[in-house]
Amino acid sequence: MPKQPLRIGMVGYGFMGRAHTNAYLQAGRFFPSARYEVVLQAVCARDAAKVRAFAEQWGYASIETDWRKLVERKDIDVVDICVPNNLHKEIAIAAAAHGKGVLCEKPLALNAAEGREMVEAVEKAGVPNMVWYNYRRIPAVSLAKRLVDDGRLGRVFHYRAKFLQDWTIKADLPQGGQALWRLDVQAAGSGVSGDLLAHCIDTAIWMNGRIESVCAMTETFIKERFHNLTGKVEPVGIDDACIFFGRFANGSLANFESTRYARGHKAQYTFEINGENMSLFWDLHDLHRLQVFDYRDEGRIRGWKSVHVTDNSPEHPYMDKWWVPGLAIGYDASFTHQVADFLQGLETGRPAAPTFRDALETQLVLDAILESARTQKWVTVPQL
Ligand code: 4PW
Repeated sequence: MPKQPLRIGMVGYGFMGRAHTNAYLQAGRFFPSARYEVVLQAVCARDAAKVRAFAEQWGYASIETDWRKLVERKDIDVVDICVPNNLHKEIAIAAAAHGKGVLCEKPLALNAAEGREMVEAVEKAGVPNMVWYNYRRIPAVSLAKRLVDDGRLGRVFHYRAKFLQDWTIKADLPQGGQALWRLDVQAAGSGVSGDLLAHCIDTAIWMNGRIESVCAMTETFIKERFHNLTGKVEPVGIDDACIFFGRFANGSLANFESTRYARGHKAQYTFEINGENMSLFWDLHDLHRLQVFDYRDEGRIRGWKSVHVTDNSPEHPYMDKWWVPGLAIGYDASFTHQVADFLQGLETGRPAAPTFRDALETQLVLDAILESARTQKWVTVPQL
């Protein structure tokens, strides 16, 4: 039976545009769907020459320079949003209104109010939707989730996570435009909280359930930076670092930190979860390794085990579709797995997570963190 084409129209072609496009190509080869064939139908960005060059390099059939035209096209089934956060809402709502499936880069929106509008739009239109919280689909992280779901940890006491970088320490780094939109509060909405902690929160909620209340502090170490868009030195409105603790609905305690000022760390995302019977630890810099301590092991050999999650059997999530046992895959594969799961969700009618609604929960926590830092008070996270 010929497969049904699933025609992608991608908005943006930066870092995430490449990561997503690579995933569309890889998913078709390593995780072929029985029903759908992903087609790179169009890519959209304002600069015609640059977007044409991208389309040629990555194999898109056509280009657009206005996303409004893209979302209206009859030959597009899914709109993929890979542009700065301040554009997510408008594009997502317009795409849903035109009956397109919508894939959106994280964080879902600038804030929870925007996120709610986006959830309403995709749910009212009844279109497939998903947010690219890719780290869930690193095999070692997916394995951790399986161990938690199997109840092996027993009662959970602690969940702690860190996401550390050091690329903005330079005081003369400008803000705004191209790759530097992450420093511009108008475009990004927030700093490390929305960019980095959002990942940690998504994984944490997925694994350990709802976060009920938070107490946070933020800091902006460099107060002014040259702005590429205004041509002037402007105040910096983002959080450069954010630390919070909180309480999960299951009674366990949350302890989170993210910063772009941890000299020596490029993208060190780590989490640890401590249960009554078992603890788990994971580090993005060693992404295949899941550290496991099982208190029920025989005393003589009890200790931290380092599980290299590369067996090509279904025991190690996703790995059976790649190489032979012991061989590594990378960061890029987390996006490939997400495409594979999205297609499977379309086939089975059980949507791949996180949907827009799931991602709104992370957004509610982010809002609560920023409110707590501003008011210097504990904040209760509203229920979805
Ligand atoms: O989403 C995050 C980005 O904005 C990423 O996972 C890492 O940090 C890599 O780049 C930034």
